Amino acid sequence: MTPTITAFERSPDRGRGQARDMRVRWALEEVGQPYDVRLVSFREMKEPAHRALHPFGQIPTYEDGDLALFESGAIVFHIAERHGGLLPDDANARARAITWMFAALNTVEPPIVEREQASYVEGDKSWYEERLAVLEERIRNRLGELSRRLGDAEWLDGAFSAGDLMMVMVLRRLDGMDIVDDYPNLSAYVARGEARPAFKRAFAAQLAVFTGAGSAAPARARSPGSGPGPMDGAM
Ligand code: GTB
Repeated sequence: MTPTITAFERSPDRGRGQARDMRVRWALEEVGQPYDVRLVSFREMKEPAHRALHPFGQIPTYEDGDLALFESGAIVFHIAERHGGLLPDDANARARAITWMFAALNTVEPPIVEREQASYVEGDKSWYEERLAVLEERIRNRLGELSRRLGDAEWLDGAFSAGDLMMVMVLRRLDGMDIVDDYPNLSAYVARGEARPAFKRAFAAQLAVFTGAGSAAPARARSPGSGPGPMDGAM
C-alpha cells in the first residue's frame, strides 16, 4: 500500500522545509517509498476526524493500511524499521543510530524550539533580550558539544542514518540565525544532508505545495481545500 502523510495546506514557513512533514518526506525518499500527501488547514487539524489520527491536532501523521501514527520521530523510526537504508544491520550500530534520533529530538531540539517560541510569545516583554541571551547560550552549549563529537566525521556514527536525518532537520531549524555557522563542521554536516538527492526531492515536494508548482517527486498532494490558519501553536 502507498502510505499517506499529512502536511500543512499552507505552511507558515512558506515552503522552507521547516514543518515536520519534511522529516517524514525525507525518510520516505531515502528508502524509495512513494507516498501520498493529504493537506490540512489549521482548522481541519483541530477537527475530530484529524484528532482521531493525531490526539494533539497537529501534522504530520502517517497512515498505511490499518496503521495510523503521529509524532515525526515515531514515524521516521517506523519507516527506518520497515525499509533498508536508514538503520544499520548490526544491532549495536542500530541502537546507536536510534540513540542519535532521540538525542536530536530530546536534547538538541528543545532549546531551539524554546528560542523560537520565545520570539513569538515574549518578543514584546521587557525581559526578552535577557531571556534570548540565556536561550542562545543553551543552544550554543549543545552545538559545541555536538560539534566536538562530530569532529571531522561525515556522519554521527558511521554511515548516514535516521539519526543524521533527524539531527540535520533539527539543526536546520536554526536557518537564518547565524548560529550554526559558528560551528563549521556542523554547517558542513547540514550541507551534506541537504545535498542528498532524497532530501532534495522531499524539499521540492513540500515547496511545490506552497508554490503550486508540479514536482518530479513521487509524492502526490491532495487538498480538501480550505483557507490558511493562525501561526499559533505551529511549532
Ligand atoms: N512532536 C511533534 C512531532 O514531532 O511530530 C510535533 C508536531 C508539530 O509541532 N507539528 C506542528 C503543527 O502541527 C507543525 S511542525 N502545528 C500546528 C498546531 O500545533 O496547531 C512545526 C513547525 C511549524 C511551522 C514552522 N515554520 O513555519 O517555520 C516550523 C515548524
